[in-house]
Amino acid sequence: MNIITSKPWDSKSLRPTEEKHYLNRRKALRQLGLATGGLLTAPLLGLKQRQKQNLDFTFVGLSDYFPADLNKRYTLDRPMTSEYDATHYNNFYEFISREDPNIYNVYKFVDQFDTRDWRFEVSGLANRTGVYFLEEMIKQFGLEERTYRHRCVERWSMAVPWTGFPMKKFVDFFGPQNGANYIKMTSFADPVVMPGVRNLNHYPWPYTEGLRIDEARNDVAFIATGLYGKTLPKQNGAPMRLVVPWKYGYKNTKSIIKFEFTKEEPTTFWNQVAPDEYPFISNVDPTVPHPRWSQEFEKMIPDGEQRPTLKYNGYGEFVAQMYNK
Ligand SMILES: Nc1nc2c(c(=O)[nH]1)N[C@H]1C(S)=C(S)[C@@H](COP(=O)(O)O)O[C@H]1N2
Ligand SMILES: [Mo]
Repeated sequence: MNIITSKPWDSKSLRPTEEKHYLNRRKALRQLGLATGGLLTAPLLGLKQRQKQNLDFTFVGLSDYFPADLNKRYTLDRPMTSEYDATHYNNFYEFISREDPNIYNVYKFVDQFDTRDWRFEVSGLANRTGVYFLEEMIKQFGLEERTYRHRCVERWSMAVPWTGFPMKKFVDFFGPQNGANYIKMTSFADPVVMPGVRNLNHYPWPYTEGLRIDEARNDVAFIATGLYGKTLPKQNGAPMRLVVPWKYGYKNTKSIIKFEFTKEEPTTFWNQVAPDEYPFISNVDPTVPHPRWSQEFEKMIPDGEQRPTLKYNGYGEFVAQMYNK
């Protein structure tokens, strides 16, 4: 069942603060089997308390689940990027502001984005659909830390410690049905709190991306809820974002509000903007140049130290078999 109608800014209706969205909240809770007779007449202010009483887990806030143990299977071949650099040099078009339109200064404009009590919708060809709380997922799957390389299509690279859970656990929990070949992800998009969504009218908001189901179930695919042992900063895609380090950065959908299991390959934000430059698959590959630049080298943040680009960004041992059929 589709709870949320797909209007351009539908993601707003999943946020808890506005009274006009009360109806959707109530439906969301009912979908979770939480609504009671009393809830139907509950004043908005009492709702949060009621959620707490009725859920089979207690909301404690995401920070209580940190820090998590390091998964030692994923090692780095280079020094870790500093926490300052990884949280002050970000690509997040939703927050580009006229005040300082440098894409990499978006950290200055994220304050009004409220990521508390995050919930997201799951729809399409899956055994479970509806609206779920992120905290429920964390409770269910637990958290682990992984150090991964991170490679933007524009050639800069980093190495950072994410905290989160394997996407495989997430996909298997929702249970793709026969005929589900892809998973589409949609980012939060609210012109009121996101200056880029408000001002960059020529872009096809909301931001969308996707993976094949086998890619989403690969061991390396990760849903991050944290960075440097703490909850994710807003500019890094709080409170939940995709991390697929064998692909270019733009596949790593931030602030995800919707997951949809589909039969057909979903359209993506950057592919709509420039189809020749941003194909769906987008695996890191030194031999496939971007139409406007070579991909043979990458430049490490912050010094610009150059390194040869590695095929699959160095994750071939885990992912190559998916593409060598
Ligand atoms: N919703 C959304 N997700 C996004 C982007 C964006 O503009 N909007 N930028 C992408 C790009 S191009 C990159 S390189 C990474 C950057 O992630 P970071 O800022 O955490 O390093 O986020 C990706 N995810
Ligand atoms: Mo990027």
